[in-house]
Amino acid sequence: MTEKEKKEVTEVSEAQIAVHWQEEGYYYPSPKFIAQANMTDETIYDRFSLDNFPNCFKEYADLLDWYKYWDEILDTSDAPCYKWFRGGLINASYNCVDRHLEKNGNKTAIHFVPELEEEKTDHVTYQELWVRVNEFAALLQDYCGLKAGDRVTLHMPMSAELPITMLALARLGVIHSQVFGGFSGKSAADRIVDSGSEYLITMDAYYRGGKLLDHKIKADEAFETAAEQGQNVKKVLIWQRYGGKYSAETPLVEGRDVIVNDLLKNYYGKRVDPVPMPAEAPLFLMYTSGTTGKPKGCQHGTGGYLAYAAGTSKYVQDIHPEDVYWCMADIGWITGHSYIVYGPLALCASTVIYEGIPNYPDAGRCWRIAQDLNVNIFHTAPTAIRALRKIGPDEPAKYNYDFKHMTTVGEPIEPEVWKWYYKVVGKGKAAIVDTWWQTETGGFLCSTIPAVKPMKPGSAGPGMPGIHPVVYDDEGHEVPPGQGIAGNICIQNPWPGMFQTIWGDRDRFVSQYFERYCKNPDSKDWRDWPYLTGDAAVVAEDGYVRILGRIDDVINVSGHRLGTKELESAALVVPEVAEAAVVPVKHDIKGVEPDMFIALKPGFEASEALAKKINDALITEIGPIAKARKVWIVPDMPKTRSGKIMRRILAAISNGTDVGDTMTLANPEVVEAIQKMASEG
Ligand code: 6R9
Repeated sequence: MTEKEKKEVTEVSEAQIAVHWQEEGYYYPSPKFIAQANMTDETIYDRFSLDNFPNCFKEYADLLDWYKYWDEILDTSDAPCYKWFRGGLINASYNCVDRHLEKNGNKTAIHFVPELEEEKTDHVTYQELWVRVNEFAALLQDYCGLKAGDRVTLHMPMSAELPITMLALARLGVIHSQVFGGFSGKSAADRIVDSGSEYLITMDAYYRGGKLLDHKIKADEAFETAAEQGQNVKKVLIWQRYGGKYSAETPLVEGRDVIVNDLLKNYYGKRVDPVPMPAEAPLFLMYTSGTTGKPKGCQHGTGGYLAYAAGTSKYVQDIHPEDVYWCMADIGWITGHSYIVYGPLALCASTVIYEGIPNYPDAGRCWRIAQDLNVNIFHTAPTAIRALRKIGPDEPAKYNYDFKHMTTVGEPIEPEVWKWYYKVVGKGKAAIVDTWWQTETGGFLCSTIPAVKPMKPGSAGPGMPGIHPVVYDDEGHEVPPGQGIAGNICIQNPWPGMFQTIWGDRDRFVSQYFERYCKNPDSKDWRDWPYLTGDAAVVAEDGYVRILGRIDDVINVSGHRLGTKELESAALVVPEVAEAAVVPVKHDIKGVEPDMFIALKPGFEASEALAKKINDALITEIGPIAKARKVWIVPDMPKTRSGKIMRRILAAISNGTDVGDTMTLANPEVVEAIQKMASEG
């Protein structure tokens, strides 16, 4: 054993349990795809080289309409908090709606597909979107008194009303903070408190897996929890689900809850001019899990973010105005913000929003939607691809759809799964892009420009034009490409889509993302501030990046980020629990899922009921995606002599791999006891 290996490893990262698949050969897009592609010019990589940084990003900014053109492309005076397109005035709602009316008013902006097949799809034209965004903006301005810079929390399911709400807020310069609909009311409350939102916008109910879920009930919990923490929500605005009358069973609270659909009647025909916002004004917050229990609000700016979402949608997603584009992500995640709402609408495409789960009522649902709406660009995550492959491997062939382009995002995709996606879903015709990026980054970091670079299964691709990745080892030395050595992947330079800061916590922004490899903390030069992504990666000779997983305390379940500390804090809410430790376990559909190890306070006995109570706590505190595969109530945690829980050993037991050396532990005997428990299931 080397000295390095002997180091006490207490934490376990996903990267340590990652599948190390072999390098694969290239796949090339069809001439038909290349002939119609937005970007075929190989010199794009030279145009966006570090020598041409940051001016190269003018090309993205020029995809947008500005009230006032910017003066300076990148202001680094407050590095690493950057200002892009300083001096510019712009409105995101204008760019996604108004500017398309003259030529494309009658074109469909949004196809909303309800989960129940007997309900009609809602085709919202750009003209209709403009009307609805204006009327809702008028309500927000007049009834709520909202103005530029205010924050509003949204806790909405997939619906046409969600982008309408986002765009209405953006029209006024109000910062939206959408919380994934599947999260609990408590999770919403944390985000309401942190952002200082005085309004909560939600929906009464939605369908999922054929069941109508009462969603309004979560607003009550959010309201109460926020109030306990001192944040008073003035009003809860409740949209009624498409086509429905008030369908949730939870009653309205007088004076607090208002039904948007009723109130909107007072604003029919009203118009609100978009507010010209400084390019660097925040457009939205998106909370994500990190290394502490508290989710952090990634703050995205208006001009830079929108330029990057539009530019990458055009070049990587290959979106043209005549395309019907379907991204299956939830709008409550960054993928939905950038690549369901802002990118596609800025480019005047038709974007599909599907309410439900991909396999409801049967394995053919997705492919039926694609066929019926003539979807030609399809975007989903490995977890969905694995599930669709498992339940209906031959389903796609039964449907008559024609994809030119497909995306995978959210976690590493196994080459086998990639090939099924390519051959069966894409019918061997569609170009695939594997897009690696994060909530923090606003848009893609590594991928391929599909008509310029070939695809390589299992590998995301090189840095995007203008994104210059670098891999460092733990000591800060650069790991050159082609060595087959993994390291911490960082980005050398800033880019317009990157988050501006963590809402209200600049110190955390700096310490978590920049401190580790910062070359000079007083520097105002971006070259001194490499951005730490938190992922481990291997870069091949050709510059293609293979992401192995997280190196920090984040677990990526089905592409959803969960902080281990968040999960452990949720378990500690149960009074019997003394200590909790969570580790990732490989799963053939979800990528990984959490296993929760629990030590009880003295005097309490392990039982099935208690294990269930702990798992229920994860669901109520965070949401169903946080459910543990297994809750193990163990006699004690394996600990180092300094008292740190050895998660590495717990992870090895859960994954059925070698636990390695346990001699450095303070209590090696518990390892055997836990192994015995695990072998008995
Ligand atoms: C967009 C999004 C970010 C984390 C990221 C990484 C993982 C995302 C990936 C991928 C391998 C890909 N990730 N895309 N890993 N290949 N194509 O997912 O944002 O929810 O913030 O998650 O997801 O580990 O660091 P977010």
